[in-house]
Amino acid sequence: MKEEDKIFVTQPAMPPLDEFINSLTEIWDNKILTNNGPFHIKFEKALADYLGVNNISLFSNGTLALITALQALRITGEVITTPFSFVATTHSLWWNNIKPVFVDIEPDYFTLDPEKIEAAITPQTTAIMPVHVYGNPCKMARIQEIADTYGLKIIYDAAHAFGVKQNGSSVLKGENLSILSFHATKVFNTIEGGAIICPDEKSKKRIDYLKNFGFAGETTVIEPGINAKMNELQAAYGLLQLKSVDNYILQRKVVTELYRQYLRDVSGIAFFDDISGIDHNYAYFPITVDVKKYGRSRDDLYEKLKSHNIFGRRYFYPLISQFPTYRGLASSSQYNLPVATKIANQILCLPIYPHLPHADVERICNIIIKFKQS
Ligand code: T4K
Repeated sequence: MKEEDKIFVTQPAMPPLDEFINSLTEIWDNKILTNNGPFHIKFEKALADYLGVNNISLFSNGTLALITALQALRITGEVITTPFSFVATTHSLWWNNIKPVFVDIEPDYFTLDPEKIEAAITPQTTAIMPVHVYGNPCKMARIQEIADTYGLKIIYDAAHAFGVKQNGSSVLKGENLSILSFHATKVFNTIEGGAIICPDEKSKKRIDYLKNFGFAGETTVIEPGINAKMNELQAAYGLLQLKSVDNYILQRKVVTELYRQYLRDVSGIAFFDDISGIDHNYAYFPITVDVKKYGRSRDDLYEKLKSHNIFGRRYFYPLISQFPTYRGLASSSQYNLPVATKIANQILCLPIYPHLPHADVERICNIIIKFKQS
């Protein structure tokens, strides 16, 4: 089989090349490549409008946005977080010398279980870092209630939640910080990229300083910031992407509905349905494989699909708590994380992207159905 016949878990949707070349020509003419140039200014404004938020600060990637968000709020000590995420979530704590305390996920949508947070709070706890995993919104009202009671900050890792709305309003909005990723593999990509959404202009100012080495003006450095600025090429590319993102999400929705239709009656295969009141972005199509009912394990299915050149991914296996840096922590014990441990062993994300041919979705599902019967 040829390389181009491989189907990966995702493939980036990209803006028309000729339009990007026009933007590049402008950049070549004005020779501003980075440091809050004209495309950066335009993109930041357009993105805030699109997302329906007031204050947003662009970043070179989501990981640096997470790291900077923690610094901006001066988070120290211990932070409660989920082990069922991409490693960058917990790595951002490590880079700030903060101890992660893992709390289990809830079984319905795999987000941090608010009912298990209180038991993990200690005098050192300063914040909670939940993740809207796969774009499923966390139980935000309950998490807020706990944070308010204990005087904790919340930083949402919203890397998967671009464009997700709850009752018509962006999940990124509110009194907390939320972090987006615009990595090539995301619903909305700027090749690499990210952002912090913050509640007011004052916090945006501080974040803008911190992503530019801490500079507040030509000669003042407020504290050791990092270089996490988005460059002009990323911003120009992002501006073009904004024109198409609604369409990308619509195409993802069609792919999602096809998967649901084909896999609905396959015993042992489960997936999410739409949640009432939520505008989803259809970022991923995760399934869980129940070995007893399906007759094959998740890893058997993963390998079977691979043998057909279909490269699903086990996001998020292993749990972050199983990586060497974190597995020695008391909260990493599988007895503390029974739901996350079970889901990590069952999860498989099937390929999804706007231009995934519908015939390929059918073929993938047929392999899944036949593999059960064989
Ligand atoms: N928080 C959460 C919850 C996150 O999921 C992430 C990132 C972050 C924070 C950090 O944000 P960033 O710092 O990345 O902005 C990928 C991504 O690298 C990562 O951004 C993402 N989460 C994670 C869930 O997935 P890998 O190692 O699985 O990516 P990779 O390179 O294997 O790509 C997957 C498939 O996509 C490839 O098999 C082929 C296809 N692909 C990939 C790239 C990069 C393309 O077709 N074109 C491409 O350019 O981590």
